[in-house]
Amino acid sequence: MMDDQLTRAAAVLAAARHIFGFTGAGVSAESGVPTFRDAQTGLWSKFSPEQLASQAGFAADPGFVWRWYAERLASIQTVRPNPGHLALARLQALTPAFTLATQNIDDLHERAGSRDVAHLHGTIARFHCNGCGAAYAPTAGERSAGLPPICPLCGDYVRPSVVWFGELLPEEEFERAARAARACDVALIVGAGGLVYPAAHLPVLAKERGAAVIDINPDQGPMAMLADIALQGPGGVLLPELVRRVEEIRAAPQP
Ligand code: BJW
Ligand code: ZN
Repeated sequence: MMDDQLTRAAAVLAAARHIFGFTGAGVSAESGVPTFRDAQTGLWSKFSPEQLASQAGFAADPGFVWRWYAERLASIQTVRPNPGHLALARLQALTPAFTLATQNIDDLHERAGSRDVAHLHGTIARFHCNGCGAAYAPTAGERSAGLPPICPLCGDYVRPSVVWFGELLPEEEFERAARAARACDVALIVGAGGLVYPAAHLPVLAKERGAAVIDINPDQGPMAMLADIALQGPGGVLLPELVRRVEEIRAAPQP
């Protein structure tokens, strides 16, 4: 059954002219980066999003939020891309047009070799002033301090350049992703919970424009419901096998 689904998905991907790749926390789970909502290990099972990923949370306890991000950044810097990230980079190289949009704030897609990744929710390794928006590069000492650094331009706190609840997504990256979602013939979703908007609307845009939607996720969530082909399992296992089959089809002599 799974084998049939993989064969179908590989045929669809091998014939694609433009693939829109859309990833969430699940694609980095097998690298050891915790997801947000997975019951046992999800970040929000320990802390509420309002507490940590919002202006209200930062205002209430800037030091706590700063230290939480510093710990997560340090941990992301020690992990490595998994076979799922590597397979997506291979697929990009095989496909005439491939746009990858991720909700993830890590750089594992880039480290796996993916190019021009649209980071819809920002990047944990960049920082800017929460008041005036000026970019800021904290020293190692500032990163491990108990409180965020102070912006030399306006005196407000520096924060990581990630998108908190209630904040707008980076316009250029979101528009690039939305254009690709509208233009693609196949949308490939990996490890996305499908609950956080407006990112979760992008695969819907692709579907509405007639694209075939393939979802890879161990759970049957909202993205699996949207999908034409739902491959139930971990990205680090299914993606390498899927891309191997795409490579096989591509390498076969065309009739
Ligand atoms: C595997 C796997 C394996 C596991 N292989 N898979 C009501 C309706 C609609 C919208 C709203 C609403 N109320 C409020 C809103 C807006 C709000 C929102 O969507 N809220 C919902 C929770 C309801 N959105 C926003 O506020 C956004 N901005 C916005 O809308 O601006 C306009 C506006 C302005 C002013 C006022 C109001 C509106 C901003 C959203 C920013 C999200 N930011 C975060 C934090 C980033 C920084 C940080 O990391 O700290 O982004 S939240 C968090 O969730 C993070 C993620 O990118 C995001 C999505 O999570 P993701 O990636 O889907 O992860 P999970 O954990 O949910 O799912 C993991 C999946 O992987 C699961 O399905 C697993 O099964 C699977 N998996 N192992 C493959 N091995
Ligand atoms: Zn400032």
